[in-house]
Amino acid sequence: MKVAVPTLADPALAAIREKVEAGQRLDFADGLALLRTRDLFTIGELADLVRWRLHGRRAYYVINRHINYTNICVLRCKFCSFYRSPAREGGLAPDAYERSIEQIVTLAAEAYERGATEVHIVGGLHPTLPFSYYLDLCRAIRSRCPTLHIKAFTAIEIVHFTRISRPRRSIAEVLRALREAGLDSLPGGGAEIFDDRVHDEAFRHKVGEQHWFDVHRTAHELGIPTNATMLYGHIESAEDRVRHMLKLREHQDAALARLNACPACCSRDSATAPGANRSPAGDAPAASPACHAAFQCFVPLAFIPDGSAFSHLPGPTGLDDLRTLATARLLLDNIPHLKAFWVMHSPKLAQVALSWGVDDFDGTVVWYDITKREGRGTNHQELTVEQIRRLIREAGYEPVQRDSWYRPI
Ligand code: V47
Repeated sequence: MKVAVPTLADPALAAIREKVEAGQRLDFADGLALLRTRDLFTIGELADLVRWRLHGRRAYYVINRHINYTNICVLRCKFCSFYRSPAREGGLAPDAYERSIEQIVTLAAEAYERGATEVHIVGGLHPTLPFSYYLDLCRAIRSRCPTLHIKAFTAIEIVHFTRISRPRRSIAEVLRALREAGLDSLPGGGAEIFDDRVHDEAFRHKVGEQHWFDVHRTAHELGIPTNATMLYGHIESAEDRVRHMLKLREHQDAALARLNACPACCSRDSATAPGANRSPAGDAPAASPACHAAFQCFVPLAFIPDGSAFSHLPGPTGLDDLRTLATARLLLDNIPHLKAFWVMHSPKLAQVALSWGVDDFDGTVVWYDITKREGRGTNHQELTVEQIRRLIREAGYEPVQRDSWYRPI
């Protein structure tokens, strides 16, 4: 008996297919159509086409370690389950912590000795730690682990440092001081969703999009590469997500224009590694840092409601994850890499996402404290290199261990 299977094919994607095949830029309406479609196979196919043009069979991972220096934070963002408020009448929560520089260096050195090439360090906005703590932290890691890439501090932390430094420093002064102390790049966190309504409802006391872009623009002008994130699947709309990505694309156009116009600039190969003029991991760092940089990677972060003030929300589904990642690959034609951060998506979904535009699997991670699924009760979230390579290989791609500029190691 013949069974009539309802087709999921979406005629609205035909015009988008033509643009993608011709290498033309997509617009707001295209982004919305992609995010709303039920035709998951077509957007996967289109995103995979772009991903293959950029990266061929390669799928990247990094041997890294995430380290949080404190979970004490003066903010109370509603999507966040990580923060513990500074002591008031009731005292600090029993699971609030603040790590000493020595403790963090021990963690970083242990990772370095076991082959890590990158540490990813972020924390809450601590009310009393002075700016010297962050400089000493970078110096101490740099001195103990000379070639370990230090990717640290979201734009929100950088703005916090401008306020706590004495005398007060500008964003550029803070970034220069951190770079002299050993900082190599900035992660993409803190962007959330660039929209005033969502900002006011979900993270009112956090600095907004203007500051986030100021920090990333300044970092790029100083030759410090950065990533960009988008926290999705909470109270934002599809339009908010598309606008968020288009704002990043506009910023990246300007960053790449500066980079490509610079006669002295480090990298003519801006499509793969903006700002990468440093020695490959394992060698001594190059004498002079890059003079311009740009976003290296876009990281859509799937909202995990557990333990947050938004715990009544369901969070994004697997289909929404794939649609969002594929839409990102198709809209963000000027950001070379797209990451599925497996801690938030789950390793299984991140594996599938490799065929929906993703080329970067992040890495071994080991400890992750910012999000935990209920009932797990642990911040030990680790994939071994063998597990990552198996997931990538099984999906039909070639696993490539990368350094922090996406060069194969
Ligand atoms: O800024 C907080 C997000 C970010 C939750 O640059 C949450 O390579 C989901 O930025 N559910 C920090 N997300 C993490 C981050 C990151 C992670 C991995 C790689 C990179 C990179 C950057 O985590 C925060 C916020 O947007 N976040 N709470 C939550 N409940």
